[in-house]
Amino acid sequence: MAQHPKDVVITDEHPKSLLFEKHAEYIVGYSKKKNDFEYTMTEHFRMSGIYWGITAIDLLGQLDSMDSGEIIAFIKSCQDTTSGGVAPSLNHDPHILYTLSAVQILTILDSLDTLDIEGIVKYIASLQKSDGSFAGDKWGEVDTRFSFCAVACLALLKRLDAINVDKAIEFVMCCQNVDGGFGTRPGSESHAGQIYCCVGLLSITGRLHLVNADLLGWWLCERQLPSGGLNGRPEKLPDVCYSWWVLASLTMLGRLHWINADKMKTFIFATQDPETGGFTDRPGDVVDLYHTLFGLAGLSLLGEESLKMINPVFCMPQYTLDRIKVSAQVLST
Ligand code: GRG
Repeated sequence: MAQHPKDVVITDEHPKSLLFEKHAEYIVGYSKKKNDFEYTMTEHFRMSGIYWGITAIDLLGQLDSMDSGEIIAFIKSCQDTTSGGVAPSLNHDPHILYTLSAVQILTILDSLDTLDIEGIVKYIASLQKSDGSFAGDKWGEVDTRFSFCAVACLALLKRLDAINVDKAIEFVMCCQNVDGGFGTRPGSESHAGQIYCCVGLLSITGRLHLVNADLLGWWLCERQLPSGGLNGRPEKLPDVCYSWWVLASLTMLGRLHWINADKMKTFIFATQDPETGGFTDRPGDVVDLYHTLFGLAGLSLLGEESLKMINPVFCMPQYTLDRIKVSAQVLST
């Protein structure tokens, strides 16, 4: 059979099962190599990097192997006392994405009292615009990713009352396209990452009935390529991160079984590096924390028994959300 022009080939050389121990070694090792080139070059998104690492190691059941004291102190130092927002690292500007990452990490570590919560709530509320959309920071870029960040963060803090939720939903619905998907802003192309954000926002706010689940479910399933991997939109290469963005969206819509799960697992397993541990975007590339979390998270959604269960909306271990009693809507199959 001819290869799909935008796909990869999986061979017998690629891993065929979960290299559980190697991934724990990779994640713990990463957090200790602070002088490495890669560690230095990722300073501008450090807060999300820690969130990816902490969530991944927790899914592996080895949260205790991280230095939580060091992480908590770092997060505290990144909250901007003027705006209330959290920066990705020291001497960087606060941003709604890193604010969500900080809240997710501290929720997992059961240490939310580290932050000035009123400051965070005020910061997020200040970023909502009159059309219901959210800017990412004081520089004003608007994107449905930031709508999700705002709503997810406030839901974790149980402070959704601080924003206009109806307007936030109205804006997201203006970003829905005729193919059933969602983009960054009204009129923008559907993209699986943005779909996760918009469906996630509608799930948290209990409005999933506003989505055409069959139409969107079909679009999401069409992301699966012959290799089993998923792309984020038509005519693009597969990437293991879409095993999160697409599978989580399908789970919220109650249509995860529309995917070929065996082929999906074959692709995800093939993106592991048997020497270094960790996952890559596509088989044979270089591993990173981002793809490692989303590879593991995708496997967790597919029921991999050696991993803890992940929540499809907040991308955090389910037991953490059970502890704080936060839930979101998921359509039945
Ligand atoms: C709590 C999990 C979590 C997320 C927070 C920031 C955010 C909310 C979600 C991001 C969703 C998103 C837009 C993901 C896509 C990321 C990605 C691979 C972008 C690359 O896009 P292209 O067009 O790549 O460069 P493709 O794959 O289309 O070639």
